[in-house]
This record gives sequence, C-alpha cells and structure tokens, in this order.
Amino acid sequence: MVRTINRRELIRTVGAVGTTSALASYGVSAQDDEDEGESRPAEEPDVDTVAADPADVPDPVDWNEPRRHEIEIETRELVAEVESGVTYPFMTFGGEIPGPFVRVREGDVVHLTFTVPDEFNADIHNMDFHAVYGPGGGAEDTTIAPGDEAAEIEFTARYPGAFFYHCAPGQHDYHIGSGMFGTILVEPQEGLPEVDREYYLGQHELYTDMAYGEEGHHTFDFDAAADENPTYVLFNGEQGRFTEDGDYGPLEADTEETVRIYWANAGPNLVSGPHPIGNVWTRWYEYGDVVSEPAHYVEGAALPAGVTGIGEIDTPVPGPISLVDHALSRTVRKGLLAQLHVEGDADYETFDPET
Ligand SMILES: [Cu+2]
Repeated sequence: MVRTINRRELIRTVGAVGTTSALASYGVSAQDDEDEGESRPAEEPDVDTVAADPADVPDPVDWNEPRRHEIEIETRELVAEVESGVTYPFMTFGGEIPGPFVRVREGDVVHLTFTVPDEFNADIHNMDFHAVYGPGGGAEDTTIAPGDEAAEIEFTARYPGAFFYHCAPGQHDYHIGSGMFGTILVEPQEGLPEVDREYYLGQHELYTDMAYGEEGHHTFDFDAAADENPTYVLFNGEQGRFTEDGDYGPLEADTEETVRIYWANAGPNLVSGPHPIGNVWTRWYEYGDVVSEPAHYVEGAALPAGVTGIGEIDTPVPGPISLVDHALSRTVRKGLLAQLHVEGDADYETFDPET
C-alpha cells in the first residue's frame, strides 16, 4: 500500500483547506459574499453534460468464489450546464454524476486507487464508502490534495446491500451536493433476483447563489446550504435530461418487464420520497437492505440522504412512468424529474384509456 502524505501533513492540509480556500477555489470571496445574488455570465462548459448514463450499471454478479477487484477513481472538478444557459462548477468522481456504480459480491476484496490530478482539481478530496468497516469508511486514508501521489486502500466487502459512497473533506455538503457521490452494490452470496433491466439515478441538491432558472454561472452558497434550502434538486446534475424533452430522452422498458432502479439519494440534506407515477414499487428494498424481505406494492418510501434505495417495478401497460420525489415542489420548482417510457401492447383489462 502506498502512503502518499504523512498524517501530520495531511491534517495541516485538511485544516488549511477550510471554508476560506474552498471558497477561493471557486471565486467566492468575501467580496462575492457582499455581491451575493448578483448575476454573472454563464461559463463555457467543460463537457456536454455531467450526467452519467443511468443504464451504465455493471452486469450482475456471476461468480461463486471471492474475487479481488482493482478500482481506479479519479476526481474531476468541471463546469457543466444544469440547464440551458445555467452553469455550475461541479465536483465529480470520474467526470460524471453519480460516480461509477461499483458492483461486487459479499466477501470480495476491493483495491482502490484514488487520484486527484492537479490538472482537473483545485480542492482536496477523498472517498467514504458506507460498505467499509474502517476509519471514515476509507476517507481518512484517501484524503489527498491535487497533484499528490495516488492514495490506495483495500477492503473486504463484509456485508451485503446497496451502499452510498461520497467525498468527506470537511466541506461534506458542498462536495456531495456538487456531485461527489455514488453507489457500491455488495450482492449477497446468493445474488439478487434476476430482472429485465437496471437503472441507476443520483438525486442531489445544488445550493447556489442565484435564483432557480436564472441564466448565468451559479456558485455554491454556504448560507443556502445551512438553511437546507436548495436552488435545484436534480438527477445526475442536469435538469430534465432523462425526459421526453431532454437530450438523453426517457429511460426505456418494454411491457411485461421488471425494472430495477438504484436510487441514490445524495442529499446532502433532504429526505427523498421516491415514487413512480402511474405505477408502484412492486418490491422496495428499504435503505438498500437486500437481506430483509422487501416491502411489496408500496407507493412511496422515505429515503434519507446518504442512502441508496432499490425499487423494482413491473410494466404491465405501455406509457410513461415519471420518477419523482413526492415532495413535488422539488419536481415542479427545482428540477427533479426522470421518465421511464414503456413500449408494448396495451392490456385493456388492466387499463383502458378509451372507455
Ligand atoms: Cu471532494
């Protein structure tokens, strides 16, 4: 294992990168505080979108003996559009939100190599995995500054479930809300039930210093975060991307399928109420618990910040299913919406739209 910086040096670094320099990294100085709420022009985005493809989920576990996984994760701070004309300086694991979906089996060993290249980063970062027994879930030993040598840790996935991971650098809310989170799924040794499709979405809050929908370059607002009053609540960093009107379009399914959705609620603060409009969770694995019997035919759930829930829906009839947090102001006024489009033959006994 490579130890990249000594402990005393690390504490000094973490201490130094407190509010002041974190603010300075993003051009939010004391001067800007006085100007809070004033518009500034949108910046040139670094990427077309920061949103990860929700279908980018690794195949189910198909091995029966413990395996070792080499995982490399690189952080990238980048400017991207939240919606047309609105930019934000995101922070990411691997350039996308949410970070990579890591899939292992209970008892597997994970060797993580974590890098924070100075080419793409101005701030310190680390990784706290809720699937890890160990100090800070790995955060203590992965905290590195831009340009430092890679941090490496190794852990055994001792318990099964869907687990959240995130950056925990001191300014946790800032880094998590800005995109530094993801999911590690530790499948139980007997595996999970087979389904037809799997999708992965990350709900998170952006606390900015400009109004919802106001064109220009938004930056993080510490007061709004303290008040837990987000400007945007989003899936994957971009408003409306996974809808009929969005560039990606809706997620897809056919009739007579079972679709599993991994719903990571990053928060950093709000409890989500996941609901599929026009459907129901046939099985809802509360808190990502895959050991207990899931709840059946539930309309909604309480999904706290920092937890990945798992829901499965059946698709007996065609048509759109909207995936929302049923605290619906977050959909109507803050941007949180994804859609699943179900194609196939009508089942008029189940639903007849023309009677
Ligand atoms: Cu970070």
